[in-house]
Amino acid sequence: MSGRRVIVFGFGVTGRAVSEALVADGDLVTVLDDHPTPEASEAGRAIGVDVEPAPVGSALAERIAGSDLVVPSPGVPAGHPIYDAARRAGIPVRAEIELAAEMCDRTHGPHLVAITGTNGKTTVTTLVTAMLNVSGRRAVAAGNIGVPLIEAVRSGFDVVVAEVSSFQLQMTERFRPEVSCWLNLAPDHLDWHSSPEQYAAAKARIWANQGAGDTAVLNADDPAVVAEARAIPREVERRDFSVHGPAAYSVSHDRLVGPGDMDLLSVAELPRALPHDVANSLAAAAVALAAGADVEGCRAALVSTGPLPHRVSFVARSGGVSWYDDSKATTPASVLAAVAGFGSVVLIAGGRNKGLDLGVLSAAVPPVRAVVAIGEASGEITEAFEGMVPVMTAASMDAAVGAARGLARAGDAVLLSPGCASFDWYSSYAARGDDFAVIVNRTLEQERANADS
Ligand code: UMA
Ligand code: ADP
Repeated sequence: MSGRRVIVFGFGVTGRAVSEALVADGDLVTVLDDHPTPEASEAGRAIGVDVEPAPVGSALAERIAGSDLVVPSPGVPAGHPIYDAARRAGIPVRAEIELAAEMCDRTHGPHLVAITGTNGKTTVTTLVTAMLNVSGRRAVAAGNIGVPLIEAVRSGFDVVVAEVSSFQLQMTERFRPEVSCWLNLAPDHLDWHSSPEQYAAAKARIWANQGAGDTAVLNADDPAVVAEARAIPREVERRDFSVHGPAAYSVSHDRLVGPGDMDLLSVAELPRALPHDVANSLAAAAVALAAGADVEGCRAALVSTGPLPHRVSFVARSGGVSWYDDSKATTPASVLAAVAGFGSVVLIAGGRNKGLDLGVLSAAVPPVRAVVAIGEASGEITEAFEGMVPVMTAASMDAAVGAARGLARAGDAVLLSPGCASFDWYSSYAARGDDFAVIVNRTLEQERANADS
C-alpha cells in the first residue's frame, strides 16, 4: 500500500512518527496542524513533509476531499471539524495505533499487547515490559507512555507493550492486540469525551476485535469493567484478576497466585504494597504470562521494579511527618487509591479539573484530616471538604507547602495528590511534582537550619 495521498492531522510526537512511517512506505503525506510552529515546519522538512496551518470551513473540506486517508493525532478531539469533513467526503479516518497494528501484521512484526484503564496504565505497561525482558523476550513499552506505537512496531522488538488511552482507542475500527488488559474505569477526560458512556465505549475498543488465540485480562473487582467485559468476543481467553476475591490471578494467604498452582510471590516481597500496587502486580503478571513471560521473570521484575516517580513517591520525612509526591494523580479515583494507603493524611489537591466531579473526594475522609486547596479547582476542592475537615487555600506551591506544614502533626503523611491536571500552574505533572519536592526539601532544610541556630 503506497502512493496514497494522506493527511496527517497534528504534528506532535504522533504526527511526526506517522509521517515518517508513511513516507517510508511510499505514501504522499501532507501535515495539517491548527497551531504549527516554525520548529514543526523545520522538523517536517527534515523528513520530507510539508507542515501547513489547517484551513477552516470549506477550504478544510476541500483539502480533506482531495485525500485518500486522514490520520488524526490522538489529541484531536471527536468534535473537531476534520471528522465531519472526512465523513461528508467519504474519506477514511484511521487512528495511529490502528495503522501501527496493521503494519505489524503486514510485516510479521512484533507481538502486540495493549493496556488501558483510567489509572495504572503506565505502571502496568512498565511492569509487563520488565517481566518480558527478564524472561528473555525483547520487549519495548510504547503508545501513550511516550514512544508512538507506529515507531515501536518498526524497531525490531519481539513484543510491543502498548499503553493505549481512550483518545487513541476512540477512532479504532480493527485494532486487535493479542493480549488486551483493562485495569479499571472511573470518570476521566470529560473535558474531551462528550459523556462518561463515550469514554467507556472508547476504552471497550481494546478488546472489540480480539478473536481466537487472543487473551483479555480484566479487573474482576471493578464492576464497570466487568460489565464492559460482556463485549469480549466468546473465542477470546479471559483472564480475570482480583485483590479481594477468587479469580485466575488473586491473593491467597498473603501471596499473589495464578492459575493452577502458580505461586508468584508474597505481598511482603513487593517493593511497596498499597492496595492498587497489588492489583497492578496481578494484572501485569496475567498480561506478561499471556505474552510469553515466565513465572520466574515475573517474580524478578515485581521484586526489582519500584513505584514510578510522581506516583505516591516518598519525598522527605521530618518531625514525624512524611511527605509524598503523587502529582500523576489527575483523577479523583487515583487520589482515593493513594489515601487508602495511609492512616492520617494532610492532602494537597486541585489544579485544572478535567471536567470531573471533585465532590467524590469527600470519601477520602478519613484518613484525610486536613486539606490544602490549590489551583483553578481550589473552589471545588474547598466545597468537597468544607464542614468535614479544615481546608486552607494556597495561591502557589510554596504557599501550599507552608500551609500543609502548619496543618501536619507527627504521624501524618502530607500527600500532593491533586486529582486534577497540572496545566493551570505547570507544563506537566512531572514539573508540578518536581517543584513540590524541591520546595518541601528547601522548607525542611530551612527548618533544620533555624532549629540549629
Ligand atoms: N493539534 C491540532 N488540533 C487539535 C489538537 C492538537 O492541530 O485539535 C496539534 C497540536 O497543535 C500539536 C499536535 O496536534 O502540534 C499534538 O498532538 P497530540 O495532542 O495528539 O499529542 P502528541 O504529541 O502526538 O502525543 C500523543 C499523546 N497526547 C495526547 O493524547 C494528548 C501522548 O500522550 C502520547 O505519549 C504520544 O501521542 C505518543 O503516543 C500524552 C497524554 O497526555 C502523554 N495523554 C493523555 C493522558 O495520558 O491522560 C491521554
Ligand atoms: P496512568 O498511566 O493510567 O495515568 P499511572 O501508572 O501513571 O497511570 O498512575 C497514575 C496515578 O494513578 C498515580 O497517582 C498512581 O498512584 C495511581 N494508580 C496507579 N495504579 C492505580 C490503580 N490500579 N488504581 C487506582 N490508582 C492507581
